Amino acid sequence: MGVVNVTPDSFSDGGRFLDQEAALAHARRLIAEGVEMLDVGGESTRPGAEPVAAEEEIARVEPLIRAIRAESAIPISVDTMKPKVARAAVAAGASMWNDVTALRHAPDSLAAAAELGCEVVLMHMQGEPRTMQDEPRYDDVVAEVAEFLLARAEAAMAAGVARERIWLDPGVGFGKHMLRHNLPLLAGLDRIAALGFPVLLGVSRKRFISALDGDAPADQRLGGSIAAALAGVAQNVAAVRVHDVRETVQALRVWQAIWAARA
Ligand code: HH2
Repeated sequence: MGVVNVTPDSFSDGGRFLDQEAALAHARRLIAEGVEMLDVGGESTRPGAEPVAAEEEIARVEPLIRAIRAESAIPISVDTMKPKVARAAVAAGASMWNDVTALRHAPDSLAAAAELGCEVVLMHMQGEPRTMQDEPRYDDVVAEVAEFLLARAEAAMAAGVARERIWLDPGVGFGKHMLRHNLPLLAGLDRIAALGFPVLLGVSRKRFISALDGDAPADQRLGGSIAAALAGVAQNVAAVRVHDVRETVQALRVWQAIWAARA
């Protein structure tokens, strides 16, 4: 899954048009590089990021999804916590709703997911984006994340979401201490995969990598991103959410070819 963000600095029409063009060009590049799914987002989930109104978020993601859909059949997911945005995205051609709040943000999130009939990604997060890194606490991070995800999957199914449309995501970096929580979680992904739903893993350029490599800035975390993605693949995750598609695809091809040769 390749990340395509439309989170403009400028709110002028000119700025938005340029952002749309740039995002579409980026999507085209990821498709050419071998991505199998795109994740389009119009609101940053970074700690301390400013919230975006639904209308503004729709204005960012909807035209882009339409434009990608007009030229490609690639599956498109929308990264949003708002049912209104998910509805607009699905109407524009998205087939997956990636919700970092696991359908907890709005009272009608569960019902909207059931009604849309799209695939849904239920992600674990302790707390909320603004404050999640303040003081995350777990006794057993893998067990607690697994328990939460299973409960959310059950809530989604009870609301009418089909079992085969549900994906789970451990939410690396979302309300987790950099190494104390993220590392055991990444070492226990097979226990999340064993819950019986496809698992999506997002580790690309995340901060825990810098904690193992002298505070490396976000644009210098590719090696760590690929290492963590492969650790996930080795534990049966079904998809990895990445910024650097070409390099990740190459790593996965080499990895899979080696293991195929062994079998
Ligand atoms: N991580 C980010 C955003 N959305 N969705 C899922 N399902 N899983 C994730 O791990 C996940 C996500 C945050 O990634 P970041 O690199 O901080 O920002 P972005 O990729 O949006 O530029």
